[in-house]
Amino acid sequence: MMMIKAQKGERERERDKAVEAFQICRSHNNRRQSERERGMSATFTVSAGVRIPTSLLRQRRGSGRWHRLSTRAASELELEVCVKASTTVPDRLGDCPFTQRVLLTLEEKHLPYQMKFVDLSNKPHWFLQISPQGKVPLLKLEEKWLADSDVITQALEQKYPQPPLTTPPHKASVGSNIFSTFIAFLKSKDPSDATQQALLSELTSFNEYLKDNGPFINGDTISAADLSLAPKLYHMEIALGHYKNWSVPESLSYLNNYMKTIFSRESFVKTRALHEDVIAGWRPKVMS
Ligand SMILES: N[C@@H](CCC(=O)N[C@@H](CS)C(=O)NCC(=O)O)C(=O)O
Repeated sequence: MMMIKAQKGERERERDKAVEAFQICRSHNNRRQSERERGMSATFTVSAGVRIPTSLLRQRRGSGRWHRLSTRAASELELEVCVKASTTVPDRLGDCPFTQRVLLTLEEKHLPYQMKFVDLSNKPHWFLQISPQGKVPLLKLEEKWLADSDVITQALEQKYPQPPLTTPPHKASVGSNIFSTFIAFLKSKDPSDATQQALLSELTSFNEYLKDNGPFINGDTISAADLSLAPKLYHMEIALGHYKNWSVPESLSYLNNYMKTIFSRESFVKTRALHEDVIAGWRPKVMS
């Protein structure tokens, strides 16, 4: 029993080292790619994204050598995430802002992951067994399935602290009323009620905040609070544009720039939902 536990601990440590190496390679590669895009010289490439120094896999092989992982070894490095499946295109990521928050965290931390698509309109048995509430996202960490994007992103921060994404507690709830006021306005059937004004007032305060403290919630670098808020702003823009013919006023220029900057970030483009899925996803709320 002790022996199995020791072997498991050893495997877990080796896996962590390999993931750490993968993170280094991907962040190095991303940096080189953006240098290339900016016309700067670049000579480094990591084929398939998973060539890692053997020194980080097995200390005794010495440093300076590189090891290309087999497909199987590479897939063993990947964290598993249950995500909402698209309702319009088979085998594609769907429209859950909480799932995107988790995927953004994985992307920004350069962690390898594999998505398991879950049809939420017909939840499979295996999914209900690991998700008591029947909700996505779920992430498998150290052989345990974790639920809830708050819990998952905190666990990722603890286990993989680099690059740090923590938002200081006094800034962590900035913009947090926007999502609920957006939903109230989207659902409203009375054009003269106060829901549109309530949303506008939240967006205006956030715009003022960004003017004084931006460009991101924590200043110069993106952090967890942005990764939580941005997918919700993305849903707001698409759903209100479609169902209410409404858009963020141009006068809120800091907010508009914030959305433009994050929505065009590589991590966001890679993890965003299709417009059709966002529109279909909100339809029942609009119709109810
Ligand atoms: N508080 C949860 C919310 C997750 C959530 O509401 N997920 C929705 C999809 S966006 C879901 O799985 N719904 C399943 C259902 O409604 O049956 C989190 O932050 O992860």
